[in-house]
Parts: sequence; C-alpha cells; structure tokens
Amino acid sequence: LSHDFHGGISASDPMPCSPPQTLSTRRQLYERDFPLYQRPVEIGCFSLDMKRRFFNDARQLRYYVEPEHHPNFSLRDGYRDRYVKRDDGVKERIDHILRWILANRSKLRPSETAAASSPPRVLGVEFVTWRGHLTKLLTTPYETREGWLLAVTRLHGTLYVSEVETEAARQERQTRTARHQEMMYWGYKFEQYTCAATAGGRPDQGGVVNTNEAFCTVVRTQLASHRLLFSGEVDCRDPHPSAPPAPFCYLELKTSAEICTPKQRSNFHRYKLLKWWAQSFLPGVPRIIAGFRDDDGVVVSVETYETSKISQLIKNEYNCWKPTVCMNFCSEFLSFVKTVVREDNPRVVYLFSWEPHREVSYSIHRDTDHCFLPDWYVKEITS
Ligand code: 0WD
Ligand code: CA
Repeated sequence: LSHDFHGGISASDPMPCSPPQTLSTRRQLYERDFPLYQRPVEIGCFSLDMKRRFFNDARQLRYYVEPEHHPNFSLRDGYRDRYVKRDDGVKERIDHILRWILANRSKLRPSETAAASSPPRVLGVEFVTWRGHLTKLLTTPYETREGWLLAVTRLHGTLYVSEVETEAARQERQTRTARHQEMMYWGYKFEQYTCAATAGGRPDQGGVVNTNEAFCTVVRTQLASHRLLFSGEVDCRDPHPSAPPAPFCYLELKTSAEICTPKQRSNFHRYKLLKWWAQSFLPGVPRIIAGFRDDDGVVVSVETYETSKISQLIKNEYNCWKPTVCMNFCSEFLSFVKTVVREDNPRVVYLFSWEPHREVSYSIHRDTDHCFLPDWYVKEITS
C-alpha cells in the first residue's frame, strides 16, 4: 500500500487540519535569522572494526600527525595490493546507531524538562539519524544534481530517519569507471598518511587500507525546537593533551583536486566548501585538513580550514551559499516531518523524496521492504 502525493501545495489543501503535502526548497524562503543551533554535546561513540563489527568504545579513534606542507604523498600506492573495500551493496541503514542506543539506554532517559503535554519518549530526543543525512538536508537548497530519499518511522514518539538509495545513486554506484573507483580510495589513503593508531605514534604508510573500519561520535544537540541525536564518522583527533574535549578536538580529513585556475577556485568555494562546511558544522568539528592532489593522485599541498571561518571565505563569490539558508531549510524540513509522520508504528514508513528543481513530497508505506527498524531493536526498546 503506497500513497503518492505529488505537486500539491499546502495553501490549496482542501482538508482542514491535514498536514501540508509538500515543502518548498527555494532559497529565498529560508533567508532569515540563523536559527538556534545548540553547541553539540558528545554523549558517546562507537567503533566498527576491520570486519565491520560494532564496539561500544573508541578503539578505532586515530590521532592526527601533521604532514609537511608539500608532502608528495602518492595516494595510488596500495590500491592494487593493500586495499580491503567495504561492501557498499550491504545496506546497514541506521543499525549501528540503534546498537549504540541499546548499549547506552541509561544515558538516554527522557529529559525532566520536557513539557508535560508532550508524548512520553523513550530517548529524550525527537530525531535519530546519521549526520550524513542531515548534511544532505543542509545542502538541499543549493543542490542541482542529486536528489534523495529519506525514510522516517515514528516509534514511542521518536522519529528515526534513514536514507534509501535512489535509483540514480544505485546506477551510479554500479557503473563507476575504473578511474572513479580508484579515486574513491584516495581519500582513505590520505587518512593513512596522516593518522596514527596512538597519540604518540607514527602513520603506517605501508599498511592495509580497510574501509570497514570506522570511529563514530554520537552527539546530542538542538536545531530550533528539534532535539536531535545523530552519529557521524570522525577521521581523527588532535593528539595534543591540551586539545579541547570532544567533539572540539576532532579533525575532518579531505582530499580535493589542486586548484590551478580562478574558475576552479570559484567552483571549490561554491560547491565543495558548502559540503565540507555542512558536514563538519553539524557535529562541531572545528577544523578540516585538506590534501590537494594532482591528476596522478599525488598530494602536492595541505591546507587547514577552520569550519567557523568558511562562510567568511566564500562571501566574495557571486550568489554564493549561505549557512542560514541551510539551517533554516533543515529546521523547516524537520517541522514538516513532525506534522506528517503521525502514526507511531515501527511497520509504517513515511518516505520523503526530493529531486532538484522540485518540492519535497512524501508517500506512506505499510509493511513493506522500506521498514528499517529491526525487530531486535523494537522488542528491546519497548520492554
Ligand atoms: O546507508 C547509507 N546510505 C549510509 C550509511 C550513508 C552514509 C553513511 N552511512 C554510514 C556508514 O555506516 C558510515 O560508517 O554512516 C557512517 C558515516 O556516517 P556519516 O558520518 O553520517 O556520513 P558522512 O558524513 O556522509 O560521511 C563521513 C565519512 C566519509 O568521509 P568523507 O570525507 O568522504 O565525507 O564516512 C564515510 C566516508 O569516509 N562514508 C561511508 N562509510 C561507509 N558507508 C559511507 C557509507 N555509505 N558514506 C560515507
Ligand atoms: Ca573525511
């Protein structure tokens, strides 16, 4: 059973008190004051090992080792013989976050300050999701290429949000060129050149790159009136003992093509820095280390970007992106989800979909393959 709503506008909605059926993504609608965004608080972390097994600890956290300014790292090294690639055909949805929640239930009691009239929530948060899904929402008003699908289920008052791969994304994934596949390795290789397993250690440049391994932070924050719990993968931390506490000691590592022309610089500011900013701003990661590489995958220079200064950096670009538009759109989307997703039922999925140049719409799916809250979670959280 699936109901599809397309192209409806809230103003012409004939049913009194029924929720709006679409949400506009037009930038102009979201150009107002920056909404409240509470300083993110790390409430836990978890690790995924070389076989993608979950551990409720920081065993995979790595430590940054600052490279030379012009290091000449070859990112192609090891691609053929020292690369274990995660199987991206396996859909994990939000299972790891759910595992973390079950292992940390005692930290997640409903907040005492919650209004007496609000429904009882097991977790004391309204939304549970990956940081990466929120990044996609933040960049939506500026995205012209890739749409998204977000599945939402309400359980005991909490809204769980999990991405569904679009048909276009699946096609792209299954038809990648050999060059593109190799370039996907380059980012991970850069991590290996700049991270050590211990605070005083050295990077192991001759080791195996295994993309099953991950360290994820779990943070709690509030966007406007929305209380959020999300998790994001963190590349490494500042090894210095006097570094600030998590998440403010974390660093994001990136690689990007070296910038040789004004056009390349402009594109970098307009498109790439938007994504980098959104991803790191959400969990409060203060610095992004960028390795600029040539066409042969050699890192020719390394630069640090302070997340909080990125929006200043791009202000000279004509018609550039604005953080306030990103945050206001995300906040409005979460409000939209709250009004639409009424039925509290782990077997019901509200599928929100968006394609560039369209509005956000949704459809409802009952007892279908879209259901993503596993029985082990529903059973455990309900008891
Ligand atoms: O099922 C899905 N559709 C997704 C699952 C989409 C995005 C992420 N994930 C899961 C994975 O379990 C991954 O461990 O989320 C984890 C990372 O979550 P995130 O931090 O919320 O994701 P995001 O901010 O998009 O990516 C952070 C890093 C990436 O670094 P770069 O520098 O390229 O942005 O996580 C890695 C990648 O290194 N990453 C992934 N790892 C495994 N599976 C995935 C993925 N699908 N996407 C990005
Ligand atoms: Ca990274």
